[in-house]
Amino acid sequence: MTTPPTPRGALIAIEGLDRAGKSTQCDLLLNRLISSGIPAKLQKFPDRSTPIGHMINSYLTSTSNLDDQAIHLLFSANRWEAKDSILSTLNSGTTILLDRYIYSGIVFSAAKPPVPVENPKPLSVSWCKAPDVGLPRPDIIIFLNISQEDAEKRAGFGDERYEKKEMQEKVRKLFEELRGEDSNDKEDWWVVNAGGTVEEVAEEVWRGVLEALKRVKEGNGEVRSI
Ligand code: Z5A
Ligand code: MG
Repeated sequence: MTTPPTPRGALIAIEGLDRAGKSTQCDLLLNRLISSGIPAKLQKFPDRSTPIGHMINSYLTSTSNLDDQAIHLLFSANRWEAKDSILSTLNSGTTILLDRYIYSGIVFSAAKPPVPVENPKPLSVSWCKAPDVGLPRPDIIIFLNISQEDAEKRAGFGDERYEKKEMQEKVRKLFEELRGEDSNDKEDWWVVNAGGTVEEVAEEVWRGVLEALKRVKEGNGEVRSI
C-alpha cells in the first residue's frame, strides 16, 4: 500500500501600507494555523539576518548609502536566497506566511523620488518587477488596506528611510495600480479593511487564509512562479 503524497503547504503573502498591522496579523495567524493543526512558518522580508539582509538593514537605518538600483536588486536577492527553502518547506506540507514580499519591493522602489542628476526618472514598475520574475508566486496576497487617517492614529513612524508621509502616499497609489493592473493577477489579491480592531482584522484575514488553503487543495500541487 502506498501512502498518498503530503499535500503541499499554501504560500500566503501579507502585504499592505505601513502600520497596517502586517506583523501583528502574521503573528496571530501563525498561532491560529498551528493551533488548528496546520503546520506553518513565518518568513519576513526583508530577512535582515543574512549577509544581504545586513546590507539592507544598514541602508534602511541610513548607516549606508546605495544607488536606488543597487538596493532594489539587494531586496530581490534577499528573496532569491530564500527561494529553495520556501519551496522545500511548502513541498513538505508546511504553509508559509510572508510578511511583505515582491509587491512591497516593487512599490517602494518605484515610489522613490528620482535623484536629480544621476537618475532623473523614477524607476519604472516594469523595471522593478523584472528581478523577481521566477520566484514562487503566492496562492493569495492578503492586502491590509488602511486609510492615511487610521494609519496616523497608530504608533508613530520610526526613523527608517522610507517612513515619510510623501513616500507613503506614493506607495499607496502604486499599490492601487498594482492591484488593478493585470486581470490575470486580480484574483490573487484579497483586500481586507485593516482599520478595525486587531480581532476584526484577524477574522477577515482568516477568511483569506481559508480561501488560499482551498485553492491549494483544488490545485495540481505545483507552486506557480511570478
Ligand atoms: N521594503 C522595500 O523597500 N523593498 C522590499 O523588497 C521590501 C521592503 C520587502 C522595512 O520593512 C522597509 O522595507 C519598509 C518597506 C521596505 N519601509 N517602510 N516604510 P518592515 O517590514 O521591516 O517594516 P516594519 O518596521 O515591520 O513596519 P510595518 O511593516 O510598516 O508595520 P506593520 O507590520 O504593518 O504593522 P505592525 O507592526 O503590526 O503594527 C504597527 C502598530 O500598530 C503597532 O503599534 C501595533 O500594535 C498597532 N496595530 C496593529 N494592528 C492594529 C489595529 N488593528 N488597531 C490598532 N492598532 C494596531
Ligand atoms: Mg511589519
